Amino acid sequence: MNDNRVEHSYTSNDIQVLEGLEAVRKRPGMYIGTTSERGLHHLVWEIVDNAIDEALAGHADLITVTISQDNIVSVEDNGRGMPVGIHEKTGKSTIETIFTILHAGGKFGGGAYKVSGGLHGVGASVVNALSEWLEVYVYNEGKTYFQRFENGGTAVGGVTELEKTDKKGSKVIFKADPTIFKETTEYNHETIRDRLRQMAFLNKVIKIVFIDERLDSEGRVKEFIYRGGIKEYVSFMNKNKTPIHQEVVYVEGEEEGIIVEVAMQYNDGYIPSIYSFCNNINTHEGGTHEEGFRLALTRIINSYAVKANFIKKEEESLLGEDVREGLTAIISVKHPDPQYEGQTKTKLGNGEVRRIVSGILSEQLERFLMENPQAAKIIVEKSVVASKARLAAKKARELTRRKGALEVSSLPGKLADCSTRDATISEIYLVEGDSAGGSAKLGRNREFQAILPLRGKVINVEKARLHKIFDNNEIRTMITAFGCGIGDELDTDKLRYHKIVIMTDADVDGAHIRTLILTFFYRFLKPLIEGGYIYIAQPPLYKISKGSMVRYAYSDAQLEVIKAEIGDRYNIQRYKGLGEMNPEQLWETTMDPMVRTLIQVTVENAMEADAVFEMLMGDEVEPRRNFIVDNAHFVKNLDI
Ligand code: TSJ
Repeated sequence: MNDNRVEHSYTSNDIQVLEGLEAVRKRPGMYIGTTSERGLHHLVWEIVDNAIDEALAGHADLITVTISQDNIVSVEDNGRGMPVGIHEKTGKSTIETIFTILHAGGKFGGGAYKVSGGLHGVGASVVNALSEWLEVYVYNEGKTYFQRFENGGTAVGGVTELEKTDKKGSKVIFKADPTIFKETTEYNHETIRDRLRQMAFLNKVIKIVFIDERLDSEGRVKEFIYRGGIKEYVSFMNKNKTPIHQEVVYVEGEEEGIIVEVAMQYNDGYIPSIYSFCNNINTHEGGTHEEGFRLALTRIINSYAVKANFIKKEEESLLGEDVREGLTAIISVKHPDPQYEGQTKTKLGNGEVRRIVSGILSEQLERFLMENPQAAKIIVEKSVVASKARLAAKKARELTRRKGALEVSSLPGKLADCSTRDATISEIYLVEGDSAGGSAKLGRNREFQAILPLRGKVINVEKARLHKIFDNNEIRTMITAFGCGIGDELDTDKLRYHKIVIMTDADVDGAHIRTLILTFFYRFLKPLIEGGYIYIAQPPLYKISKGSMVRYAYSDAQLEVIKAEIGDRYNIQRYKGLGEMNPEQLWETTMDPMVRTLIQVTVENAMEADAVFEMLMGDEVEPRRNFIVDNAHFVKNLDI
């Protein structure tokens, strides 16, 4: 089987050599997936990965990536410099071999844990093939060597010597071919910044400098250097969250040539943020390293919880989901021969990795808990609360069924229902306070918009016993109005409104109520979040009037723009709450589907959505506001 594979790849390599770079230009999608913006960025990753490999082999510690005004990319390292001599198999210069023969790159690789040539590695020759021009500089032995390629990869002359230098390293500069990348040849600053930052987190010995000459002096130069590695990565990810123990747990080890690193820290939220990597590649689909991590985490926290008398053995033990609640973790392994599986080939398949990660984490996590009893107590108690909440949700389902009290037959009196019975177009607004509720009832379109005023504080489901939660009026009316049941027996087919809109004041109290509602949803109605049924309304902060003209501003930045637009003499009203708006104003600013902005609450979609959700869940109003102002247009399915 293995022999077969080697033989097959040898043969196909041979064919590709014969085909040359013309094949890449004919079918770029075969090599870089797509010629969209994503494919364009693939070129950068390919070149950067090669420089990273030189650093991982221990020969470089500085990588500089520059994007010029006209989107020309330069990547430089301070490594050994690519070989400049004649390559014995091809008879051409080694540089020309690397840049004109498909998959030649891998054969020159030094390190055992290469990023390049791995999952995404298509080789530097593919970048050359898809470039209008590409130049290579090698600094070595006091000299600068140079070779240039044009028109999709053709060498313009051989390797020539330029000026003297005392630098050492390699530099590649290229201009993506606009006839290939028809959609765009413009690089996205954030995309490149985030990837370079991630690379710096994952490789603590490397300093990465990112220079974006398209920006003004402020954002132009960014340096990424994280000597704390993934430990710092976890701190960074928990930046907008509230950690519940001070130190990030850090574990490392090596076995059978496989290097394992894990960093983790719990925050006071619920959703786990666990990300894994193999050879610096994000393994989105998980795999054996994540399985090993989960095994060890569940086992060690359970055994500690029993030993330290937090739970009794005969009690129901903590499940994986309990011990992962609110956990931010990075798992990074380096493997000399990684096997990738799954739909997008981002699932690590090597079986031995499960046992190795689990073994290393078990031993060192156990020691951490023993040596840090304070942190251990906080962590175990959080897991115990999670398991109790899980059991409570299960019991709640049974309770609901027995009581039969939460059935649609007895719709709450406070609810001003809509007239349509078509759930797909129906909306329910959960409105803070009776006065705003009154305005919303008058201002709404009663055909498809229902209003449920929530009086006073929604109960904090984290801090209350189950019977108290279900005695809470606000909770009961919400469940009854939604009609879909709760917990394990929740049935979204029975949901009476396909948009559930939380509309609270734009102040700290409003943020708190929203948090409580979202916490309740997360605990008891999670499928509604996952199904994309939950939204947050965005009321305006200011009303600006001049004569008969009225404008609304949803942020301070927008207020400034409007002020500048309308010039002298205007009247500004700052809304302190929804209650200050009359029904017409509430309709035209916040509820009218033609003009309103709804933010969809989502728990899906990796890091960003996760951070966003945490922010929306959090009590901090400022980050939330900033998010809305900065990123409103990025939020999926934004309903404007
Ligand atoms: F891939 C690439 F060509 F595009 C590229 C390669 C781009 C960049 C920015 C850097 C590099 C690169 C390659 N940096 N450093 C190296 N190192 C080698 O090619 C090299 C040098 C010496 C030896 C040796 O055994 O002496 C081995 C290697 C792999």
